[in-house]
Amino acid sequence: MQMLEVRDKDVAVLGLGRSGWAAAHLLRERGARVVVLDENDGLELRRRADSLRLRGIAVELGVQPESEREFDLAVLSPGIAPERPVVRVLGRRTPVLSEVELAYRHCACPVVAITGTNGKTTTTELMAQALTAAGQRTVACGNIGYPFSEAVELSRDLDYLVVEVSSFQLERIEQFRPRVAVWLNIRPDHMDRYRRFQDYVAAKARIFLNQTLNDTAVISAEVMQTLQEFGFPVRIPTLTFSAYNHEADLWLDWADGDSIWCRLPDYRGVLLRLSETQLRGAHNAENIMAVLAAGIALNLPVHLLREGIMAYRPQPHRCELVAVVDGVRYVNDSKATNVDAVLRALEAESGPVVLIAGGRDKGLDFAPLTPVLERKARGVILIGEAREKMRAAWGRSVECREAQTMEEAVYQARAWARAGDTVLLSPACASFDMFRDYQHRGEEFRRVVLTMAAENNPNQPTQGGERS
Ligand code: UMA
Repeated sequence: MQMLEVRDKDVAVLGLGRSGWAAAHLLRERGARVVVLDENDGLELRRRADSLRLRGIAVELGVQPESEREFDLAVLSPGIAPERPVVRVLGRRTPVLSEVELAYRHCACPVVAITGTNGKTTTTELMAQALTAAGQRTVACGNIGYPFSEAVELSRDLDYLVVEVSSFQLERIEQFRPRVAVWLNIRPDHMDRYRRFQDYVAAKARIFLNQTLNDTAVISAEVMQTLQEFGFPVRIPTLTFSAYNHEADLWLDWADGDSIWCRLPDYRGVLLRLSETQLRGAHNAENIMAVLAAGIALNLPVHLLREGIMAYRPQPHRCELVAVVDGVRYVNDSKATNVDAVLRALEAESGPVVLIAGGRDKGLDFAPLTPVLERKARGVILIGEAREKMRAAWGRSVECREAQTMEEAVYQARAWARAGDTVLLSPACASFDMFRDYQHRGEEFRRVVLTMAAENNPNQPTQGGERS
């Protein structure tokens, strides 16, 4: 990897979110003259801008595309599509790199990178915990919410950085080369940004772009098949895993839905049982297999990786059991921002479900959820901008009602659900029409549920904080 020299260079950072903030600091510390450009303006952005200016970083808010501007380099935040006029105009004269590429070019330790449509964050955390248990100094960062450009400052003292990477972050990489690259799964998502599913696949496939024969690709058998269908060959050493295909290097036993087997010569046999961990469902079995495969690729002892995996507790907003009120379970799955994630959450529920769904549509087709809704849902409560589109997709098969706020949705769900049911917030949409982000949406759901539970039975502590 070639270190990116930025001293005395004029660098534009596009976007003043978490990535832009971290990139600007990294560049300033390495001696660049930095200007952060953001197309928006507002109180919060101005507050952030003032704080950056105190550190000698220039900031311009509400910027328009301008053809005459020229920099030595521009760093792009992942949420800004390369097709935006501001990027295209700047890109005519200035090389544009993603924030992940900038961070990588200043990273002093090897990287384990993780992508996929769903499960990235869980697997990134799980990987960091397993590698730590196996004696490696490791930190989790990237799309998880802790920018790679910020974490990179720690890299001199680490054995590995575990980096969650989204398709957006991979679009403008040049030399980014993970020692192990993990690709968990692929389903339609972000179809508001990509013209075709194939373009989304192509963006994700860039995770392998610079890998060599000394590196490893850890890929689900299903992704491998998709790559073959679209004609993207993987030419590096590969380990495969699958909850559905017994031919994979690591596979889940269909008979018990529990045992994770390995067919690699030195590791033949059962490596771990799902029931020994605090994770449930075939999708989590695949996340665990990916972590074990990566650990094997790095020659780490499997018994220590196992310890890290078994100790892992999943984070909030992912099928998180908030409370049980009058025999009804309230589950927060706010992280489910696409159709496949909702499918997984519904499949994991045994009893009837009142689903709370909706928000900002990401250009997805909601029809694939109809069969599982017919089987599992007592009804659906629709919120946010996608209400009409969801009603059009599901309304003939399952009863759909509407709510204006999360509070209204939860109280409607309570009136509708019967003992033994689950009220599941699993939106299949982004949150930005009503909330700051998916965490904010999940916290609002949790707040309303816990208030309702306290009103219901003020003398009893509420059951909460467990995983569904
Ligand atoms: N902006 C523009 N023009 C645009 C769009 C945005 O100027 O066309 C500005 C906005 O005004 C804002 C800034 O850009 O000030 C936001 O940049 P950003 O959207 O890249 O957000 P960050 O805060 O930098 O967060 C990003 C990731 N966000 C996205 O990819 C949309 C975060 O992933 C990530 O945690 C963070 O970097 C740190 O690495 C979030 C996400 O939703 C969780 N990711 C998607 C996903 O997981 O599905 C990809």
